[in-house]
Amino acid sequence: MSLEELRNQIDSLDNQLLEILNKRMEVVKHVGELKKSTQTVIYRPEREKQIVDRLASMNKGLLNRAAIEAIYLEIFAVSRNLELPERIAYLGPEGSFTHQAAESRFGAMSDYLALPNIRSVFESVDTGRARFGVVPIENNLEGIVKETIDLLNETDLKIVAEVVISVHFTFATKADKLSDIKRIYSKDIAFGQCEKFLNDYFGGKEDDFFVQVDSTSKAAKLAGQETDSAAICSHIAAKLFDVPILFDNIQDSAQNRTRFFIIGKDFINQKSENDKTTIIARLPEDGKPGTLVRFLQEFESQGINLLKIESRPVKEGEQFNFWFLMEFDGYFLDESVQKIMSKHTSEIKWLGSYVKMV
Ligand code: PRE
Repeated sequence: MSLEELRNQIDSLDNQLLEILNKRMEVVKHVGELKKSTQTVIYRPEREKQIVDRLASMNKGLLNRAAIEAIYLEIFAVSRNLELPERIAYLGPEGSFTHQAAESRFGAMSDYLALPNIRSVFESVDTGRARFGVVPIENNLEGIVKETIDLLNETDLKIVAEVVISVHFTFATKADKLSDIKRIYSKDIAFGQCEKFLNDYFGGKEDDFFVQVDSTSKAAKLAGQETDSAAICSHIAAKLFDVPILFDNIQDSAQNRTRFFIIGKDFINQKSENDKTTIIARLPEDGKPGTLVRFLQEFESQGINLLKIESRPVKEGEQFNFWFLMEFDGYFLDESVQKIMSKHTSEIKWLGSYVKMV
């Protein structure tokens, strides 16, 4: 078959696809009207996961699960915007990895708000200026983001979902040849995480060849304004500032992953088959030995799998007291979880139960 004939086939399939997508959106519009009349929330991560799981398990074609998921996340994002346009605040600047995480969940059609720090993301969700916020919670190489857990402790916002993205750096430039490049812009962490690549391609360059800036997005912006510069930045930043990507995945470690929380106000997910719960525990500071051990043993005796425990200082008083952020498998209304939560109502703050991604 000729290219033209194949393209004609594609055109005809695209016509059908568009017709079906529009039919789906008609139904979604009705869902939106129903939700508006019953005042129910639009975003239902557990329903979205159920749809992707169902399609992936019945799929017999060429698409793999990741491809089905990527296509459907865009469809869901468009659906949600049709039901009710949502504003999403995230830790900026534009083109940051948090922006990438936000777009991976809320798609290209949402109204995004890039904010300069994590506190302002929390504030904009708390005051209703944004429906959801996206903030980093941990990186597998750098550890926990203390500001995020401290703000979860301070505010009443809830965790709606978690998103995990692999941190891939790209090398983007408008230069035609590597030898035309006079400087590379990036952030200190990114330079550090791409050392091998830099040594292989730019070993022996003077120190001023590598220019440190505040963010990888800024690096992309600068590289977009000059034809003899390059940037080490995220994929989304290179795209945003129209800088062609010369090399992708230039980071030393393939295992660089960051986990983000989507936060919301007054949000409760429905139970799915695979949930995780995050709580804050403030245990009594009576000086008696074994308080923490006994608390942890309760999880063991209820058969609950603990996933994480991080301690943070109580910043009041002279003592070195702590509170704990804990994560475990299960939904907050599960009988085993309720046994612990109802026994420690004044000591436990529930932050959310949501679909487990890691
Ligand atoms: C829909 C859209 C948004 C939700 O996050 C989940 C699913 C969808 O497009 O399938 C529909 C919907 O609003 C719903 O099922 O509750």
